[in-house]
Amino acid sequence: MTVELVNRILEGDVRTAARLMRGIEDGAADAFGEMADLYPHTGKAYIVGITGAPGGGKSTLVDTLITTFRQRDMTLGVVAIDPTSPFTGGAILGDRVRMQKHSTDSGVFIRSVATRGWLGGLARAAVSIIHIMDAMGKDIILVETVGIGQQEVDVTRLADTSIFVLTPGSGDAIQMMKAGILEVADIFVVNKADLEGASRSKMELQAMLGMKSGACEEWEPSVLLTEAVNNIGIEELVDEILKHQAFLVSGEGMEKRRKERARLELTEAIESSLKDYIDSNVDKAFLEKLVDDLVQRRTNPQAAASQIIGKSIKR
Ligand SMILES: Nc1nc2c(ncn2[C@@H]2O[C@H](COP(=O)(O)OP(=O)(O)OP(=O)(O)O)[C@@H](O)[C@H]2O)c(=O)[nH]1
Ligand SMILES: [Mg+2]
Repeated sequence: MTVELVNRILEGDVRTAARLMRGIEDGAADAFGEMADLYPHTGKAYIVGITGAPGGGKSTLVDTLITTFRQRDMTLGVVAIDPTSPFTGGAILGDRVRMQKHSTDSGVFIRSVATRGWLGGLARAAVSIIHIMDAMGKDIILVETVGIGQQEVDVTRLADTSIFVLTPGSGDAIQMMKAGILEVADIFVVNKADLEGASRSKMELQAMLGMKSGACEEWEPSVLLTEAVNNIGIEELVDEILKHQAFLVSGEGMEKRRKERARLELTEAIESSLKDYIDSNVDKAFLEKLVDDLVQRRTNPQAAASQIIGKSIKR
């Protein structure tokens, strides 16, 4: 039924891809069926996550990365998640203007997902968009997210290479350490290196990274200095990304990451399917009775959930 649609996306047709992405974001039922047909054609792209505090220069960096990867004859998909953060509302417009120069390049597909937060369905939409770009044959998919908290640690599970961007003297490194980001990032970038304190920030970060004890066959994350606005340090960053890719491919790293991602997607699919099933199949009166029982402390949430799940599975 959707062979034609799949073929059009495999050929890189932007309109068809954009329509499917909209369908996914709107939760259209047929869009999920179409994703199922597309799934066998995904898994080839290399996914790079770029995360950091608001205003650190991530989008500017993405823009320069696009140019540099293009110069090296690689095609790109770019997904900006949550560009309308409460801190920098409207940044999406700035991103559009900035990225406009790539809009006539058929080797680049840019998409913003205007969502707040990173929960269940939202993650699913972002993952689907990544899959669509992957099926379109993009070599590299850059995923920009905002924040330096626990959510970003989760986001890294989607990426092959995770880049964390910080700025000189911002105290971001301390936040990152608290959130456990130091353990999961593959490359650190101190952007705005034209500002004072860049090399000190780099040294501090290196010292913090030195504290973590890793086996010697593990990847050692590096700290790079960039000036995205001045296009400085970008070649080195691309080199480092490709170096990390080569590292993953040469060992078991790549397979591990892809397995982790598949596991994440499966868990999400189970959770959302179960939720959908319960929403549409569990008797509302029964649900209300359980709620009352909880209020009266005649049961507990765990036991009530087991009752619902048990009931659903028996049907
Ligand atoms: N001084 C200096 N400013 C920079 C540099 N890179 C980016 N900026 C500026 O920092 C501001 C924020 O840049 P963005 O690229 O929008 O930052 P972002 O991290 O994508 O921001 P959000 O997506 O809103 O979190 C802009 O005014 C940029 O021009 C740099 O290397 N040096
Ligand atoms: Mg941005």
